[in-house]
Amino acid sequence: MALTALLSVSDKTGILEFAQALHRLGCKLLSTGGTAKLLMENGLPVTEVAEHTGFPEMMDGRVKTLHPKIHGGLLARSDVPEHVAAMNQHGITRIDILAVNLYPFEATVAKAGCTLEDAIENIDIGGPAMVRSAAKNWKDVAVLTDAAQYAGVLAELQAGGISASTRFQLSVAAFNRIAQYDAAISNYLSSVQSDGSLAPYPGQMNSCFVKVQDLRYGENSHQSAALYRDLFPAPGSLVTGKQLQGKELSYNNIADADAAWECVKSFTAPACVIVKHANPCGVAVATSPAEAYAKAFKTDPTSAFGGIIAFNREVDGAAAELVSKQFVEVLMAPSFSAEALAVFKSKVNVRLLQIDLPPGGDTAWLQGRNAGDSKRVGSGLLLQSADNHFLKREDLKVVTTLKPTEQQIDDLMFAWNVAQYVKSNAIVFCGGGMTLGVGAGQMSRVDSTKIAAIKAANAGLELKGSVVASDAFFPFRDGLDVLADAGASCVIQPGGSMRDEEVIAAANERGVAMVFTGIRHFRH
Ligand code: 93A
Repeated sequence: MALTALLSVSDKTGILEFAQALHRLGCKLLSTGGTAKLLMENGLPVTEVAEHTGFPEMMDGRVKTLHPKIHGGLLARSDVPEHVAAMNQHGITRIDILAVNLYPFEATVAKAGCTLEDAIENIDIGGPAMVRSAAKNWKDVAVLTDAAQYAGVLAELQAGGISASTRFQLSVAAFNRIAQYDAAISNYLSSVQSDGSLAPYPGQMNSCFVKVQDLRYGENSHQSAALYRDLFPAPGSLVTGKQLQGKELSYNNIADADAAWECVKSFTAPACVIVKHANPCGVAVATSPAEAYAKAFKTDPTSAFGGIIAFNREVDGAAAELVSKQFVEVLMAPSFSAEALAVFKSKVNVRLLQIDLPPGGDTAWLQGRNAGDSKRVGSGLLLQSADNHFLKREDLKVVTTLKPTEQQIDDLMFAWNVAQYVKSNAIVFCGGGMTLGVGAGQMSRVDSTKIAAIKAANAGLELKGSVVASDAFFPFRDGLDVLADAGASCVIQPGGSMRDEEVIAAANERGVAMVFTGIRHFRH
């Protein structure tokens, strides 16, 4: 018996050729208004759904296919006699093949200036309903939700029939598509209010992700990996960037680039951040990108080799010349001057990423923060809001008899800013708007402090008179003693330890000024 195919697509790509092939195979074609028109204009015999059901399309097309003759035709099981009897009794024809793609909700809301009304009108109801009916009844119906599936299904039909395994795979793909579509709707509606304005906390935890690309491998070559992005990425975030040249980004490149970019965009002055293995190994602010890079590089020239470098200003010729002297994996900036591009033109492997800074003033980077952080644990998922606390000078509480100078407070604020992006336990020695020694990721704060001091010594940097940031409080005075021994004159730390008094007494005794932030920045 001849098969019946229902075709109802918003994106008409490939549908005519698909319908022509189905017609040649003897399929009966059913179709909705716009799709039927296209097929008829091209000489295909098509029955409109309205004629098939005896109900006109109505309410601006909101009700087209929501009819028992359609859903009965999709849901009836051929192996259940009652279903077959019901079809016969009610004059329902079986629909064997369904090809649907949905109203373009994602593309509509991605357009600048999309109104709530536009978005709502682009929520497809009848399409997903048919897709779900057909996908549920996969043993009897083949459901196509993507033009890329047309050719494979035709090939099987030509060879005698669509296999059960193909029908099942099509069903799974259909439910995946519907889940993605519904997530996009839920995500969008969660980000707006009833008047269409942006909700105060846009981007809920129930984010919808879209695949950007498969990656060659994960953290190691035996791991597979892919990059996904939020349907609505935060402005100024890494995934909004454009790669201008260079090799394909790897999993580790992307992870490190994100750390560098999140850090560099948190500064208002021209800044440069060099990252290795997810930790900054040099950060500096200066009056120009070239100067900022030169200072950042000095912190740890050894680690900077093969680093990921980020600027929050256009990379000009001078900065590019300096950077090009070192082996660099990824270079990121809001823009690159023609001179800078010329410098890297011959270095074809260097990945240049152009990323817009988030729009706005001083704390623009806060708007540019990802709404949530996540981390897999066993078979679970940890979710949290981003660490987007913005420390102001007036939040600082001086706890020692010795008070920091204004200049030292500038450096303390800088050091605190950097420490936020260093893995815990983080100890960051700074001075003159640059990092002098970074101790990262140790299980003991004392060891992080020792490592930071060793690294400064290795780089030939002077810690006498430096300032230090500690991402969390000192549980004992030992850490404070190590940094005083190294030459620090000022410390910024959260405070809040049971032994704060012991640590404050140690600072007073060692002639170190200390300020508390009242907030910590663990990063794991
Ligand atoms: O407005 S709807 O939600 N109501 C329906 O009953 C319905 N049936 C199919 N949208 C509906 N569709 C959608 O129309 C399909 O998912 C497809 O995207 C589109 C095809 O319409 P046309 O053939 O008129 O271009």
